[in-house]
Amino acid sequence: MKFAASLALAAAACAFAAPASAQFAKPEDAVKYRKGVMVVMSNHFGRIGAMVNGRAPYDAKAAIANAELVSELSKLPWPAFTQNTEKLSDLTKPAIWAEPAKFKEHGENLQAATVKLVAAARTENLDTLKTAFGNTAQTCKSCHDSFRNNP
Ligand code: ASC
Repeated sequence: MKFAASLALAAAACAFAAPASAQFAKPEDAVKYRKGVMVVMSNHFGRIGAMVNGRAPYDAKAAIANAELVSELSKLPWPAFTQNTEKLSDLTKPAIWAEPAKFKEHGENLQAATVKLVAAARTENLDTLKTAFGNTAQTCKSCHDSFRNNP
């Protein structure tokens, strides 16, 4: 009984302490996952960009839908930057793993910026959206400057 209880406790502890890598069968899968998220996020962010830059007609409902997608997607990439992927992508700088607190802060900045992007889209005011788009793009760039190699 005592053994069974401690086994159950150990299993529970494992479940909570499971490393992010447990979400991916192979390190390569984590790279594929985070790159896929970035591609889709960039696509939907770009659709807002086209509207605020006058390359596409402003469609308030589409802007809201795209902003909501960007905001949801911005939550996803971070657990896929597992330590065991450090050498797998030419795009990642070692700083991601050398300065994890700073990297985490950049990820959180993006998520905060995209919450504001959604709020701005919901005002249905193009100038408000333009400002929030610019702030979000700056957040992307600031993280890329520190943590991504430009291809
Ligand atoms: C995008 C995209 C990025 C960012 C960045 C913003 O749409 O693919 O990497 O915005 O260009 O500065």
